[in-house]
Amino acid sequence: MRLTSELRTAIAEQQLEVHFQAIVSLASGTIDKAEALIRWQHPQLGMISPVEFIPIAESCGLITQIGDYVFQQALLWIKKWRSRYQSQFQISINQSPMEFQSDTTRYLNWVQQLHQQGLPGQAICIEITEGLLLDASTKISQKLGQLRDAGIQVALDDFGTGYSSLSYLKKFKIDYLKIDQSFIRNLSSDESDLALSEAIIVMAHKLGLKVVAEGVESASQSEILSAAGCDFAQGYLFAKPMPAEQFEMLLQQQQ
Ligand code: G
Ligand code: G
Ligand code: MN
Ligand code: NA
Repeated sequence: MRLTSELRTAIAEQQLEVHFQAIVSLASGTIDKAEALIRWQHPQLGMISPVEFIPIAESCGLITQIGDYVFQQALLWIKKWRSRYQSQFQISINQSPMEFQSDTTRYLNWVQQLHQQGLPGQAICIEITEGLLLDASTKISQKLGQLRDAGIQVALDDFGTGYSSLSYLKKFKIDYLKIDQSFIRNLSSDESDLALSEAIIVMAHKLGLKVVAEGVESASQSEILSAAGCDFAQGYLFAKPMPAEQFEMLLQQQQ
């Protein structure tokens, strides 16, 4: 396929760009974290969504290269943002299942690079999806243990949309649940979405996990989540994903 060879060029010619979206603490109202979201600025086709090219990157073996690039970009900014704006600042990086299951030494290498910059593992959070945990393999469990030992945190992305089996919350070491935006969208009007979101928050807290609500677009959604004890929120209400320089201005403004 044409996009496959173009994706190689894109990596070489730096057409890929990492944007950052704010994750806000509902208790303090401050931006404590950001999610890194990759973008492909194609010279002819314009912006191509990761929904389109991540599957291509997976099938042609470029996915770890892309993930490493996202990590490098995150590393570039996190040191500055921690020292200038928020000493506990953390960047979340999405890892597709195939990528997560690749080479075991990869994350240890990330940790090494963090340490070389004087940063702890906690500067980074890895977002994985439920599908990965369905496998229930000891390999995945070991890898999550390794990340935990190195201080890197783990978030379960799109929570509630996969083949949710609650048993894996007991089995695997996870730090955050990200409530999928499909539960948040009608939070103010749909009683079942409210009930499910509240139940997820209570359950997560009892298991010692923190909760991030995704796709928060209105003040009323944010207020409901806040009242329900949700820890963090992410969505257009606060900020859209944006280039790093622009994101840094948000951090500056809240000083
Ligand atoms: O911002 P949004 O349209 O970008 O993201 C669309 C999808 O692409 C989301 O499911 C998101 O998790 C995924 N995505 C964004 N950036 C990355 C990345 O760097 N790696 C992987 N594996 N997925 C990503
Ligand atoms: O799958 P994942 O949760 O990693 O991807 C998050 C996706 O949600 C990205 O495509 C991101 O751009 C998008 N997103 C972030 N905030 C909002 C929001 O408030 N509303 C909508 N509709 N999408 C959002
Ligand atoms: Mn995500
Ligand atoms: Na999500």
